[in-house]
Amino acid sequence: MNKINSTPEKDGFRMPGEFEKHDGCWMIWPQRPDNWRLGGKPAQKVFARVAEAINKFEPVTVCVNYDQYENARDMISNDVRVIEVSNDDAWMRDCGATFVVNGSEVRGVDWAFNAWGGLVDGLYFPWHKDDFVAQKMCELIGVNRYRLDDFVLEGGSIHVDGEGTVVVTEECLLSAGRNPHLTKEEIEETLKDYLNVEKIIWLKRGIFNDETNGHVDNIFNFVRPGVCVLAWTDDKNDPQYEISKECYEILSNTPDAKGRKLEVHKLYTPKPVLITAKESEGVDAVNGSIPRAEGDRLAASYANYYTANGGIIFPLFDDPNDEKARTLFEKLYPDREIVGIEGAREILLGGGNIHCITQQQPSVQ
Ligand code: KQY
Repeated sequence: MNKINSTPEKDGFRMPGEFEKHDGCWMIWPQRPDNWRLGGKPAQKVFARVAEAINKFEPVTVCVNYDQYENARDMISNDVRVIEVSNDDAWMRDCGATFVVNGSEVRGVDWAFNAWGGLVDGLYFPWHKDDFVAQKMCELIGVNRYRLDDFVLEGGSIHVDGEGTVVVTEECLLSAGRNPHLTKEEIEETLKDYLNVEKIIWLKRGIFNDETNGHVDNIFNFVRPGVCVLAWTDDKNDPQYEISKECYEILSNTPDAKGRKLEVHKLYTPKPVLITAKESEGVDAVNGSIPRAEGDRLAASYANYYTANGGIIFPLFDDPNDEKARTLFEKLYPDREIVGIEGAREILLGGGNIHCITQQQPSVQ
């Protein structure tokens, strides 16, 4: 397959919205002991649960390092494809290809990946195996790819409506560890060129204490063009309150690419989730990897749900707001089955969420 020396915008390709019909979903298997407690054993059970839940709606492929292949193959049913693809950790949304479509062809966008901030404030070192994942995905499914060697971006830091709008956070896209050589305007130009969007809506910050420098996918999601959800709390003493309020103002007052005023639905967060002593003790301390200390607050939210063809896959935190989230999803997605994932705390303990462990492969539309 070829590396293309052009841009999706020039070639007439666009990134589809999450809610559009797609061909499947990709994931990576967790194992690294300096990120996942107990060598990833508890997280693996939950990843398997997520893969099986999504596989009810669309084919799932799980990529796994060679030393975990047999274990993963054993823990996941044969209905799900498990293949060997070397990786540094399990964040498919972030290191995998971002796909673009033109009505008759799918192509991949292969951004540079530096583990959320490289040597400035990245979360582990090295990350070169992750940086190859997007290329391998494109070759496996036989699609051409645009590669950006000099532009760092993760899939979880963008949300598009498929109709010309992308939502991002300044906290993430303007962070010192990603593209400090570029101005905000130059970053906007790159997003326009490679996602084929006309309008960039800049939120200021993402979920409080999110180690990705505030990925948008943990605080915001598009339900469909013109309609979105925003992670929310009414608790004025919670630092999340000011962050969400600021986002709400921006989203309510910034028209999208089609000139629409966004309909914003408040999606209440669970109460703060803190790392316990037992959980902290299960993680290997390694210089250069983010520490997991007892009492640290995790970036818990329901906005990182996955939109499958016929379903919504969302995290359960054993919190009263689990039900509130389900009720909102039932209202917003009357034609999709709403599926909660028990034990999603284990994904959170690794610093992530359901959205960032999954990547969609679009249909040729
Ligand atoms: O996109 C994400 N939320 C991934 C977080 C990576 C955390 C690595 N410890």
